[in-house]
Amino acid sequence: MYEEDLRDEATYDAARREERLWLRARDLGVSRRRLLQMMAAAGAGALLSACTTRVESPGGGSSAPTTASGTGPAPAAGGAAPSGGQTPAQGVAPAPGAAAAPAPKDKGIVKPVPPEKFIDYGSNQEMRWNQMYNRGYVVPNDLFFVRNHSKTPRIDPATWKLRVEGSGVSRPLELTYDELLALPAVSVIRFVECAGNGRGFFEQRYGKKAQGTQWKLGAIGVAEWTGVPLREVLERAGIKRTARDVMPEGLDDLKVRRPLPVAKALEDDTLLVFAMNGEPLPPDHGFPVRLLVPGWIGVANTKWVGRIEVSEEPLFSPWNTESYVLIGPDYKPEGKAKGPALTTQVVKSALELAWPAELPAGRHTVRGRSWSGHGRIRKVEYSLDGGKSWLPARLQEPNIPLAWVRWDFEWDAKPGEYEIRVRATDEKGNAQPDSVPWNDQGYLYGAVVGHPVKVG
Ligand SMILES: Nc1nc2c(c(=O)[nH]1)N[C@H]1C(S)=C(S)[C@@H](COP(=O)(O)O)O[C@H]1N2
Ligand SMILES: [Mo]
Repeated sequence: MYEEDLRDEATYDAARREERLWLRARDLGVSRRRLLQMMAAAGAGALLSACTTRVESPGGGSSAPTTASGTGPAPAAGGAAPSGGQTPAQGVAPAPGAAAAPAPKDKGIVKPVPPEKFIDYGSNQEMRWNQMYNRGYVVPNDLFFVRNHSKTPRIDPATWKLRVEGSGVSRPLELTYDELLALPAVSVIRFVECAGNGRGFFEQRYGKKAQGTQWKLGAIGVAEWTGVPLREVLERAGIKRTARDVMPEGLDDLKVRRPLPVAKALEDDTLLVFAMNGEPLPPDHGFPVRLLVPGWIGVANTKWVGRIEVSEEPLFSPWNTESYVLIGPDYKPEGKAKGPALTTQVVKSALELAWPAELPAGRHTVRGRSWSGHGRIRKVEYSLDGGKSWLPARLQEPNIPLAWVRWDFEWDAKPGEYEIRVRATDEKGNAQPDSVPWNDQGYLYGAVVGHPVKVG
């Protein structure tokens, strides 16, 4: 019952309504097949009236489906009801779910991505850091950056299966969504960060653009991820002592797959995730199930996982031979790969400010966050004079390894133009350098950057 092209806000809402309808129907003991038959016969609107007994979306605003709350009769077949408050032009009978909203731009993303929350790169959406100013520890799901190699697929959890197979397991297995959710689960707070986060700064540093999305520092988010340790599933599949590489495969058009070594796959916090910040994983973030590989580059965190190959031989895909490898004058090819394959993320810091920022003169609490793929952040320093002198920032609890630490400092800002620099050091002694060697695809830009701030 999911449609492929539900990408603007109105159609997203319509999809949410369908999901709620299905959940309600299931509570009433209606099977999915039966529901589909009923929908075909009666139209979604009428069914929504029948199944929805309370308004579930009080904060839904103008495009919310609260009109379909079961109080009044809804139109039958033709399904204009799901368009909610957005009244279609008189006499026009839109297709079900397709409201009179402007034609969606084809980003292949399901959730709304308004310009105040995201910098728009089409299928990639960068979080605006000023949105995180003085917010809680995690990034809300609606603000979490999106990085799609193709488009968000719509997957029906009722037919979804996870296959685990390959020479590295003695009991290949297949799990349904319900079977996976019945396994022991844990929750952890970790970042997911794109390997290319900070890529835009290569141009500033080297005078030429690295290949790929010119992210500033918003291709990162921290969330509470709930899922089943991958180890639980690999053990049930009889993982062999000779197993070497594990390659999860996405169900998106490109079947994105990035192998990881078995040691990382078996760590306690490497999870098959089904919930994000306490909600079912949103479609854009991998519904029904994604991998979480803490501390590693984003692409290891396979979304929409449908198959996992476990092998006694090293595994290769374009994502560990062509991309997500370091190519440049300082790096050499390694076997089948065009350069050293990326694994762990480097130390970085970001200010919770717009880029560039404008502040009125006077006292401000300047805030930001720092993180490392290697462990907890131990120290954060800032400079307001181009790196000549450095002062310590105040670290705030919690400070969770492989997530981030929030910090702040007071600034009595006089009118003028500034560049705020921040450098963090993690518990292993990794610190942010002044410069990072060039690589063609612009990965791992962990150097100190100057954040432009105009005061006055
Ligand atoms: N199947 C699949 N998994 C994927 C991707 C993808 O395009 N397809 N993008 C990867 C990349 S490059 C990153 S940085 C993260 C982004 O996760 P997010 O969109 O939930 O923020 O997902 C990773 N997992
Ligand atoms: Mo990424």
